Amino acid sequence: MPPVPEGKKWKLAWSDEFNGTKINESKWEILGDWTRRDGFWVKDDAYLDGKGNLILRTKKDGSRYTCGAVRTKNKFEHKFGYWVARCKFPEQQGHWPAFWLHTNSVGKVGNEGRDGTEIDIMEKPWLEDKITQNLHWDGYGKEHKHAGKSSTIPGLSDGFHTFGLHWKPDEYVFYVDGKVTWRTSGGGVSQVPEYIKLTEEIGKWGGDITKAQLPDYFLADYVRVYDVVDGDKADSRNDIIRKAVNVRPTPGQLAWQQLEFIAFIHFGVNTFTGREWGTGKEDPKIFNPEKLDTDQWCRMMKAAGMTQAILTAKHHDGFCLWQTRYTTHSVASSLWRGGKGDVLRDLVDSCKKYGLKVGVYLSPADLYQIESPKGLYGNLSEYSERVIPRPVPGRPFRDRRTFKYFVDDYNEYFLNQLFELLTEYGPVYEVWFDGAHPKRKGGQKYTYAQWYEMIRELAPQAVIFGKGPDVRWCGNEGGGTRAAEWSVVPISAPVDKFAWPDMTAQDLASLPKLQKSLSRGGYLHWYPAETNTSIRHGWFWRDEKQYVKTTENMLDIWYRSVGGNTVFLLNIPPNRDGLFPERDSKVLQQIGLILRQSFKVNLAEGATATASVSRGSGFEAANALNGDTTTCWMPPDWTKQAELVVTLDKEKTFNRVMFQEQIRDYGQRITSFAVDAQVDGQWRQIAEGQTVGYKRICRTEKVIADKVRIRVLDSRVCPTISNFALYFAPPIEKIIDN
Ligand code: FUL
Repeated sequence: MPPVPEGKKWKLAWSDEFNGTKINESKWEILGDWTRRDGFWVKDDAYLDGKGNLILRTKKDGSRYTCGAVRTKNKFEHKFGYWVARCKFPEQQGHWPAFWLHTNSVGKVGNEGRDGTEIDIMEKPWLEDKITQNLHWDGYGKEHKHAGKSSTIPGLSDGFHTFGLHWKPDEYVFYVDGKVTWRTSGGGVSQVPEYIKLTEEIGKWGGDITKAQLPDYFLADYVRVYDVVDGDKADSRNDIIRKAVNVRPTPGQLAWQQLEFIAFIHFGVNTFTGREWGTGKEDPKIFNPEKLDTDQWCRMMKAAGMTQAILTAKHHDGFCLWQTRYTTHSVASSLWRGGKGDVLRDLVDSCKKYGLKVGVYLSPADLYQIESPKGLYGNLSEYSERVIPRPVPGRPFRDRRTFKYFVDDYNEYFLNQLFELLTEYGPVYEVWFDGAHPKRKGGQKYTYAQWYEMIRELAPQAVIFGKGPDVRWCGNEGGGTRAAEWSVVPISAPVDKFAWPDMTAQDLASLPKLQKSLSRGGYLHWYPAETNTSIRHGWFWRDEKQYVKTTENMLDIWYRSVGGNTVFLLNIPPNRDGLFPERDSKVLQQIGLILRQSFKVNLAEGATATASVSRGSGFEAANALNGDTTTCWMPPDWTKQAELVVTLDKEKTFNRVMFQEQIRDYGQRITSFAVDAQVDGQWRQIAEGQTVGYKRICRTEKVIADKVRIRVLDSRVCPTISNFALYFAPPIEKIIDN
């Protein structure tokens, strides 16, 4: 970095590391497709290689030559500071790479370059180890003025090099690999913000393109822009906000979020003893669900509109519902189906048939392994290197992968079982690690890092819940939700060192919370909430008298959880026959019926949208209505308040307003909003709320209107809205009676 005056320091103002697989279009405009000099700029030729680089490709396409270019016009324009890009040059002639700054007012004649100068931080039209740095001002006509300097630097054509510009109010200083190559005040120094361009261009200046072996590639590893700031200031508020919106879901977390409504199935020896927590001393023979029918479970889950089922493959008592190789305390020792039954197998097969995803609950607490004489839990065994899975005679694995871990007996046992679950019952989409422990023994530790690593390898699609990095327990078991549910939360250690304690506070992640954590060296993590509760009082089926919650109550939780940026995990415990009980099934069917009726017709279909402000091409208001949740309306950065107005094709009656943020690429931003409807030409507020995130559904009174608007009152950086819809939910009694 260039030197700064005493008491000042450099602070990152903007950057793109080019991580990911798609160019971030909130930062860059991809140029094309149109002619440019002796070739074409085409969008296809600008892309990320998935290894952290932007690629600008030059290629022959039939009889034409094409290449790639990007710019930050209208997205990031800045003056004064330090611009730096790390690049690797193409190898063929006839085209050239460049890293430059530009603004429309370069075209203005008079006032020299003070009202805008083209600043070429690097251009390399030659194959030798030589670049040129240039300034252009007063347009490109007969008033055009220019200053420049070329430098030969041995080795420049090989590998990556950095190209920097320190733009001060009265001077430009150009750098290559951290060394000054040119100082100038040419044109009087631009005083206006300029955007960044990374380009390839085809033309004779670069040699004869017909002699080039194509395709040829120009790589950029990063572009970073820094400002000079006061040395001792901690992260400012805006830095923290910027950091927070830059935290995004993994593809697995996003897919999980889109499941919305999923099922929990607590089943096991407790079903037969009437206990909530077993003792580990149960006789496996008591497990005998003679009429077990997982197809019936699936039909009910489907009827309710659920998308995934998570089974307690092993609850705290340690009894296993699948044919595990590693303990006899399982279905194999039960009377059920002569010891040949496998609940998880049945469920997996049924789920496939009915199009449901599968998750597994594998309790770290294990009372059987604590209480039985040869139990492995807390048995003070030595840690040693062991191969997972441990081979068992006569029970070979189809999946031949193995893992070597330094573990004790219980962690080996746990990993062996995870291996079985993930390789023989997959694909598994959620692995549920409960933090509860009825009992502990022997100071037993869990080697979580190994568990996570094996899950990532064997089930990369799976999210890890609870005691793990992907999905957060909402913090209560009663279906309570937060008015502000942020998916970006502060954690006190890096992800791979953090212990994932329960997070139960109402305010987990407001800006002051983030500030406080970061000021103490904390980190920010995408950690969305899952709202779990049981349809009955208790997680396991107990008896016919056990209270079953009402359809109204379940729907209320559904609205607050799914419509409040969480996934709703609702437990339905099968009875001793191995069936979802009738009363519970009825509630599930009613929930599904009501939800289907309520969300059948999107009344915003055919509507048009306008916005108080938008950041231009690609981010128009209409994106909120195009049915594509990857596109969105977004105003320019630091527009924290903005309005999206939806004009319906005619007057409609509705009582549900649904909208979503584009969290995939832009994170979570909206902090506070209101919804208004225009009734008789007057705006009237019909709802308000705090966070939105993946989805917000507002339940309103019955409204008749032809215009609805979302007023974003506060947001981080600026809001996004990727999807907007209106619905009319008929009164519950009406649907149930029919
Ligand atoms: C808790 C457990 O102790 C309960 O038995 C149940 O499994 C619930 C979902 O999580 O921590």
